[in-house]
Amino acid sequence: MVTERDVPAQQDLRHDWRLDEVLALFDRPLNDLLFEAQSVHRRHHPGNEVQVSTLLSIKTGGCPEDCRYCPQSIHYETGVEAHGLLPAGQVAAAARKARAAGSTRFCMGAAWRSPTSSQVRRVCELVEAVKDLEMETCATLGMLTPAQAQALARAGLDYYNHNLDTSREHYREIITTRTYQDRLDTLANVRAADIKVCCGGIVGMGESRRDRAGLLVELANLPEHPESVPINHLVQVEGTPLDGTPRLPPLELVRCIAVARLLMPRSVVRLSAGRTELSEETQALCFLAGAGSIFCGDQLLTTPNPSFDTDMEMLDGLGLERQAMPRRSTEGLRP
Ligand code: SAM
Ligand code: DTB
Ligand code: SF4
Repeated sequence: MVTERDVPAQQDLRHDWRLDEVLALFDRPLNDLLFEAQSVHRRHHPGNEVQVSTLLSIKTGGCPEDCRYCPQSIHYETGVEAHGLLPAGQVAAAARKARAAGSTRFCMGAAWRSPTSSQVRRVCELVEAVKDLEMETCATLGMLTPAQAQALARAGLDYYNHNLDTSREHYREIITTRTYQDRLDTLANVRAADIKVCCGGIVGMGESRRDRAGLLVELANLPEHPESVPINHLVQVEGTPLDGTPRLPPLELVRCIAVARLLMPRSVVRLSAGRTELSEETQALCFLAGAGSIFCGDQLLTTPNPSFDTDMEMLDGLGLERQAMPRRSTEGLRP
């Protein structure tokens, strides 16, 4: 059981990780790595609990960015059906359905490079509608200015998702239309507005282990660790440049989650996109490595996810409980 004494003060968390140290963690025998990751996990989080979030694409396709993994970029022919911002009634109905199925957080994604002020105002209304259902809210809308982040905070947004995606070195192979620094600036704006940060990346994009370690170093060395760290396993989509990339060995994903767990002990590590490609056994190892959250619902933003029933069967089989709403004791522990 987690007690106050087990939870180190923010200043005790490390923000000075070196790449060679992190690569050495990746190199550890798998048993040692998993044992240590699970031990750290249990010091800060319940051992048999998983937080469940549900995604909705509130604005789909037509995005001017060129992220080479993404089916929503205008640069690639992927057959994604584009639509504008959904009305509040439709979003609230989807959130209600997710809540009824046991999800505690509703994450709204929009295929924008950066929203306009009026678009942010409309998203604020969506946030308020979901908050009225007493669900936690998360949004991912692209780059934000300080004023936009503050407006979302005032509307009651709990989390903002904005990923670094990969290492600084590999980044230029993946996106050319916005810089790493642009992403760091948005993260700082979100933090300054006192919204919890959800920030992670994607593995399986043809990067090296050094790049995976480099991404985790960037995340762990942010001024504060993100409260939520999504580790996405690339969903390969026909028409995107990364379709056909050699698949990451499943145990490398497991190692990545374990290392994230060790570097950011209080953060909730999310086994995010790409679970349809993973066996139940691999997912079980990801939970052992310290994953504490998943997306449930038949669809992620535009790509498939395991069905709700399949996931509930998996969680039941593993003896994992869904976290009740809300968990204030172990997540979102801003000092
Ligand atoms: N347009 C906004 C942005 O990029 O900041 C928000 C939506 S975007 C789809 C959110 C995140 O989804 C991306 O940063 C990326 O990490 C993840 N993502 C997108 N396509 C993916 C894919 N094919 N496989 C895995 N993750 C993906
Ligand atoms: C995150 O890191 N993963 C989610 C969420 N944040 C927005 C998105 C995954 C998207 C997968 C591709 C798709 O469904 O379009
Ligand atoms: Fe646009 Fe976001 Fe997709 Fe990049 S990841 S193309 S910014 S929707």
